[in-house]
Amino acid sequence: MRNRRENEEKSLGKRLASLHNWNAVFVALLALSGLMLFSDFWKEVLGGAKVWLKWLHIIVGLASIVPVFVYLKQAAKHWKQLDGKSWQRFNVIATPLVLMSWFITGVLLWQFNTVGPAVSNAALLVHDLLTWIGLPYLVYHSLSRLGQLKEPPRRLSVLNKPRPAIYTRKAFIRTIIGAGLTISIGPSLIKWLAKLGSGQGLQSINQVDANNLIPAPQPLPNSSPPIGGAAKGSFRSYTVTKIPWFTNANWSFTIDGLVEDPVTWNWEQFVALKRSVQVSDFHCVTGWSVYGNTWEGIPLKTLLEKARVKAQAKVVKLYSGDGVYTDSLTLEQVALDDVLVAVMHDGKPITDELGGPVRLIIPKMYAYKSVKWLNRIELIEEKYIGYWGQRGYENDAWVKG
Ligand SMILES: Nc1nc2c(c(=O)[nH]1)N[C@H]1C(S)=C(S)[C@@H](COP(=O)(O)O)O[C@H]1N2
Ligand SMILES: [Mo]
Repeated sequence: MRNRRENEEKSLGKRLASLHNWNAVFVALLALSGLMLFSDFWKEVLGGAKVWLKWLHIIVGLASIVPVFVYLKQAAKHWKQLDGKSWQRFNVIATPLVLMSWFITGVLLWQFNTVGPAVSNAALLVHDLLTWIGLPYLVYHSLSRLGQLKEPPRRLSVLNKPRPAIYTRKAFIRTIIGAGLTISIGPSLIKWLAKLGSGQGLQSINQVDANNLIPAPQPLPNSSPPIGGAAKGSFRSYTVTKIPWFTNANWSFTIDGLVEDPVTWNWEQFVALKRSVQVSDFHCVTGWSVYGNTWEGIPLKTLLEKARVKAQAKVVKLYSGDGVYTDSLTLEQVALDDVLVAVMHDGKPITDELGGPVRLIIPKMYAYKSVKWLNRIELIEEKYIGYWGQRGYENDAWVKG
């Protein structure tokens, strides 16, 4: 009688140990790839390869739910075995809960286009929270667990041989992984908290604006104070290159291609063009949004009128002053009133980090269409697929709703 129970406990223990190993591998891969996707340093190193890392993260994330379900099948037995051990019983509930919430919010983030920005925003917040709270908890759990799973129940310990040395090496490896994760979490956690706390975005925390263009644009009355109030939320600054910066000497803005009157403005001329003000929301495909931005700039269609677009032109190709990033809009899309060549945000010049001195804003599309450091517009006849379009994102990036 007693023997059968011991055997059962042992085989459950073995299964649990192997599930835990699988889980640890999944979580470690997801944590590393996730933190790399979040970190500015890796964003810059990876550039377009970010897409592959994101796919890896999604695929591993999808697979990671398998051990959770396998575990849930054994959970009742495990629960019984942990009679009187309340901390361990807490783990039995908390660990699958964290893993499943991670999974669900991850799927929502992956399906951003179907669920729309409001759901994506909430999913990203929970996904991040789980990372900063759940990940340290899981690392701790996994380290403290090492002994428990391998050690036989206390009353049997006399019968058992000493643990083979191989566990010590495993423990060592896990400790290294745990320490590595903890160290890599620290700076990102601080950054995340700082961003959560400041409505203003990163520019005030990170660095001064390296752009130096004279004269500074003077805000219209609707911009300062901003008619939309201050923007709500913070930009996560995205760039696939180093942040370029500009002075009067190296900045100009050109419209060419299929136009009657190709134009190039220098900064003094450009800043003298008549601007207007709009309030709009800004949505990134990765789940964050900034609401109620007051942008001041020149409607793109007004700029095009100055260059007199030829009849055969169909597409507006947008070039960034970073020399790498491009995108395009059709002339029909450009006819929307709120497609803006923006010069100011909430009454202040747009900083280098956020794409200044001049960036595109197209509120009805996801923000990857909003080319930063915009400095050239070419009118063309053929369809053109831009930077993220070439990497799998929709060319027509309409935000749902
Ligand atoms: N030149 C350039 N423009 C760009 C990008 C970029 O990497 N380079 N990223 C796009 C993406 S994906 C987003 S979400 C927004 C981010 O704007 P922000 O950095 O001001 O938050 O800029 C868009 N425009
Ligand atoms: Mo984005």
